[in-house]
Amino acid sequence: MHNIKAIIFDLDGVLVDTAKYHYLAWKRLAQELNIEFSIEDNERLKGVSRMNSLEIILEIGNITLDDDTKIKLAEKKNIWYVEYISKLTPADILPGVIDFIESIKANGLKIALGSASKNSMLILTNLKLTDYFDAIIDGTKVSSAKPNPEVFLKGALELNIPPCQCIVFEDAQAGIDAAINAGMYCIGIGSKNRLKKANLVLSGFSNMTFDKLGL
Ligand code: B16
Ligand code: MG
Repeated sequence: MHNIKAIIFDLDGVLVDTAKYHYLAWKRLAQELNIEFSIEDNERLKGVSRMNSLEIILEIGNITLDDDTKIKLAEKKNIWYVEYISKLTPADILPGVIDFIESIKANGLKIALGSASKNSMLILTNLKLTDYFDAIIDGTKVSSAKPNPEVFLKGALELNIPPCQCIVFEDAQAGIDAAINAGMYCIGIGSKNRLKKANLVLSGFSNMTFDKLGL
């Protein structure tokens, strides 16, 4: 990989661990619907849009509902989720993230966000990360969810950098597929066993700088 000009970060699971809050809120909704929803099931929701997450939970419970009811349930879950993420502070940024971002800036690269979340502005504001980003593309700006490449292609477009000169950091299979579909080099954050399709996998950003990637 040469001539990298931009880094696109996924949000949940890459910069901050919000999966636990999604889980608590979905679990509460599942309980109301008498659906057994485990922490293992929650893995299937990572990187997946809010409505698609609800569909997966309803499928687990073998429940069919009309669209209006589904929208109301998703809104209810989101109110609980927002209660949790309203309490986030910069202390919740995952280890090594700030130093890694600073090293990207020092190399003159651009930075974008490519998240499925419609709550990304609240999360970035609470983490005090907003000012680092040259472009922010999230669930409020796309019509197709990951693994569709739209979120990352829009990020590259807004930065005015060709997709082949962008690197995506992702923690979820749907996001890795989206990055590959966008023609971007993809670095997985998490375990090598789970993120097999990524070009490279890191356990996290601790002690990591852009130069250490050796790209
Ligand atoms: P919201 P990411 C994704 O964010 C989460 O991984 C996924 O679990 C969630 O369902 C999705 O955002 C939508 O989030 O309900 O806040 O709009 O990983 O793409 O940053
Ligand atoms: Mg994620």
